[in-house]
Amino acid sequence: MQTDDQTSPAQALDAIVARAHTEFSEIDNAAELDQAKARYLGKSGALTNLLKSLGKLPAEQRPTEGDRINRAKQAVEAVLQARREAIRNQQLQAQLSAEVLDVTLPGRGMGVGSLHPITLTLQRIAALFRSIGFAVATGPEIETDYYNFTALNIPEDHPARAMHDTFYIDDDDPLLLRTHTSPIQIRYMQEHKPPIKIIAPGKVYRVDSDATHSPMFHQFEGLWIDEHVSFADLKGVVSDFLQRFFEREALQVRFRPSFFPFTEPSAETDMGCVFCNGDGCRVCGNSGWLEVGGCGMVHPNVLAHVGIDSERYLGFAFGMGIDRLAMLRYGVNDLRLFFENDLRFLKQFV
Ligand code: 2NM
Repeated sequence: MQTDDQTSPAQALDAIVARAHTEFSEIDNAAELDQAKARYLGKSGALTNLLKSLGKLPAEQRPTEGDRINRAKQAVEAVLQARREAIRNQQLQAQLSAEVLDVTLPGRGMGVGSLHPITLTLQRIAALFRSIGFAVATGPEIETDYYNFTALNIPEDHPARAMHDTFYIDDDDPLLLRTHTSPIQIRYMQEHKPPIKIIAPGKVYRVDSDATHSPMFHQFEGLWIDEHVSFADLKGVVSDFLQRFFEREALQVRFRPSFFPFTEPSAETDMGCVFCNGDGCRVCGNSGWLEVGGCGMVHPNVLAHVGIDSERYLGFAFGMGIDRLAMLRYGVNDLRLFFENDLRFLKQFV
C-alpha cells in the first residue's frame, strides 16, 4: 500500500470514503451517480485499484489490508445506496407536487341528457288528446302524390303541388316528402271503420326557410269521425285542448271562415295572445290574436276516397304546428333555435 509519511493506509482509506461521501452528496441524478460510483468501485476505480495492488504487499499484511479495503468498499456502497434512495425520493416528491390531485373537486359525473323541446311538446299534446279518447297514429314521411294530394281532394292544378312548395324525390317520380300529416289520416281511414278518433303527429316538409319557416317542421292533425259529430264538437275539442295546453282556462279561441280543399266548411283557428292577453303586442301584431291552425268538417269527397259513407258518417279535422305551439308555450322567438341543436339552448328544457 503506497502512502506518504504522514498518512497511514487506514487514514487514506477514510479519506477516500469521505471524498465519495462529499462527491455523491452533490449529485442529484442517477446517471451521474453511476459515473461517480465507477470512479471508486469500477474496473479502474480508486478502491478496485487498491485491491489489485494488494499482491505487491508482503503476504502477512495482505489479510489486514484486504479486510480494510473491503470495509471501505462497503462504506462507499452504503453511501451510494443512501444517495440513490435520496435521489429517488426527491424525484418522487417533485412528481407528486407537480401532479397535485385535488380530491375535493366534484366528479364529472355522467351527462344525463334530456328530451328535445319539440318532443316534450308532442308528448304533452298526445297526453291531452289521449285523455279524451284519441289514439295516436303515424305514417311514412315519403309519400305518394295520391296520399298527399289526390285523396285529400287537392286538384291537379292546386298551387301546393307546385315544385316550389313541395319537395319531390325525383322530377317524374310520384314520390314526395309529405307536406302535411293528412296522408296519415287517409291511410288510417282506409284501414279502420268509424268511429275514428285519432291525432296524427309528425315531421312535414315544405320549400320554405326563414325565421318563422323551416323546410322541415312538425305538425299534428286531429280527426274524429262518427255518426253525430258536429262543428260544435270541433270547437269544443280544439278550444279545450288549447286551454289545457297553455294552462289557461279563460283562453279565448275563435274560428274564422276560410277555405281548404279537404274540409267544408273550413276555418282558421285563432287564440287570444298569451303574451298580452289580447291587449295587442309585437308577437300578435297588435291584433290580440295568434293564428294556430286550421280546421273544418271533412269534405265528402275525402270520405268517398277512403270508402266512408258520407250520408251516414261525418267528422271534423284540424291541424296545428307543433313547433309554433312550443314557441308560444316556452316563449322562443326564433323557430331555427329548435333545429340548431345548440346544447346551451336545449339544456333549458330539462
Ligand atoms: C288542417 C286543416 C283542416 C285535415 C283534414 C284531414 C283529412 F284527412 F281528414 F281530410 N286531415 N287533416 C285538416 C283540415 C288539416 O290543417 C291545417
